[in-house]
Amino acid sequence: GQFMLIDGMPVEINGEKNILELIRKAGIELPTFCYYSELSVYGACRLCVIENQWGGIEASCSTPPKAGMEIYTNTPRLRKYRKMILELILANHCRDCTTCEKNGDCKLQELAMRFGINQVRFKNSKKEVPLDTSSRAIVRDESKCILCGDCVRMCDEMQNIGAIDFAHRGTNMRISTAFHKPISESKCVSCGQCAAVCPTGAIVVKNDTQAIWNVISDPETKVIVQIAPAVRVGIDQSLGEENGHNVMGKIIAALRRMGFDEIFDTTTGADLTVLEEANELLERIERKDTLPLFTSCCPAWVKYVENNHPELISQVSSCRSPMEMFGAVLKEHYSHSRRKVIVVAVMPCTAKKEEAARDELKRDGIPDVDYVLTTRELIQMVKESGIVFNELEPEAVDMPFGVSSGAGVIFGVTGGVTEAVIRRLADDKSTTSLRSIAFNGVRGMAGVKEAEIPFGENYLKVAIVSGLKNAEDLIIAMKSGEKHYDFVEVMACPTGCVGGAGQPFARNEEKAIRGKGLYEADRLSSIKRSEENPLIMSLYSGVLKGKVHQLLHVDYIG
Ligand code: HC1
Ligand code: SF4
Repeated sequence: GQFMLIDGMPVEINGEKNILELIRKAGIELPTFCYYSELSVYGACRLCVIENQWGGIEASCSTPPKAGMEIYTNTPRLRKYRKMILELILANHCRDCTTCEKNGDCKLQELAMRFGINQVRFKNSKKEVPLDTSSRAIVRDESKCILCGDCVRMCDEMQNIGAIDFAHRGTNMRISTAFHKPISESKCVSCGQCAAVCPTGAIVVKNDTQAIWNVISDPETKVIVQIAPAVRVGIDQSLGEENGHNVMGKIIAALRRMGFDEIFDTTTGADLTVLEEANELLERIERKDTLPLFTSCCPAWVKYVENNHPELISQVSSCRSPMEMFGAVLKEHYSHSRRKVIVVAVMPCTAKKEEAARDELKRDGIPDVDYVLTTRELIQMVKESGIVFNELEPEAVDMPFGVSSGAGVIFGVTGGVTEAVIRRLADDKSTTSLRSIAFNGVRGMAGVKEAEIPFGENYLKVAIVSGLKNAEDLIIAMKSGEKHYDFVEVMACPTGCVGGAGQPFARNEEKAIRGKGLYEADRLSSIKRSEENPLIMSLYSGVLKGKVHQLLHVDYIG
């Protein structure tokens, strides 16, 4: 093989795109603000500098590895250079760390500590810009922006949105929406992926925890909470758990201790979605309606269609998302409660905050889901309440909605909705059939997947995409006639909900481990198919009677 010398150690070059990857492979954590392997290389922060054998200084993220090259990652010159960069960044950064949403989780804070920065010699020359709190999902604070451009590249390259971009030059440079409008007036779909990659507190997820504490402490209010599939595998070492482990039982125990009155699993809502969406697909096929049918669980995707492809909105399933179906069922069931009923949803997602507030999903002006908390907000509330999470004894969800299927739980990973719907549609209900569905191409973390499923005399052609840029490419391929599908699942976040922006930050490998955790939950569940969930059938003959359209479907007006 071909080798490079890193700090005197030979390291084999194996297709790495740049020296930084090779350095990381060698087990050295070079500091960076602006490098994500799946995005383009920007080279702005210059913290990842290295010294070569001739004493030249280069950014390792934008230099390809060469055989025989010798580099050093930690020389006196480099240390001085890095400190200087950090100090310059800090000089133009609002430093109210103790009250910052990102406190304890900020890359700048971490590096300042790591490099022992204890004074800043330069003056802050940054102009004051008010916070942008116009979105329900994210808050922008330009005073904390270090211009690394991670958000810009994420929004453009992964999500094909381009809601934010660099504006002006030199010392006036800033990240902004077009014409500096509030972010809510841009094409932002609230996916939150910009906040997920922002190293500082310049873009954060809106925090709604105080509102939840308020409703919990009000004795006149019954507070019901539902927990999304992906949340149970998204708890990490911040609560003493291992990423990817299913800790649903402990989450339930924690929520009960915090004072929630009834606790349920959004997976039950997902079972309803499977039945309704499978029906809709069958009806479309029978009526020879335009295909594909697109899934509708992901609110950022729905918003994307409204903004960019209104002509496709009639092909987006009329099904409410599982969260919203379940919210409606819960509100209906408890409608005669003496106390005021509030439904909270714990989600891996930031766009769900926006979805919950949509007018189309209100009935008589009242939302069916009142508040959405992200996994990270849940973690914060657990910490705030002093609960020692990893020592909790797992508990179960409440009745009468405490039954759900394995098909519902895999909704949280890319391909899961499709697999669940195919299980419903397959004539063959054997275990062999279950297995062959799992291994026909629907699983895996790839951003684009295709599968052909035997269906009656024919085949059903399905595509599964995650990341909105992948969705856009697929739409283009379908419009040009190059591709045809019957069913298309779209999740805005790469890898699906397990990679949602409301989860603790995770690299791709860690997202894949979360996906595995959900497939394991499915394997361990004795009900594999949504239609075999006895609760669901009783809902149709009970609370849903005559109200299926009203409670489970929606007409998006855009
Ligand atoms: Fe999802 Fe869904 S799977 S959208 O990814 O259809 O957020 O987890 O709750 O609603 O069930 C998210 C996850 C979630 C809905 C379901
Ligand atoms: Fe772009 Fe998503 Fe951030 Fe909105 S939330 S600015 S769409 S990355």
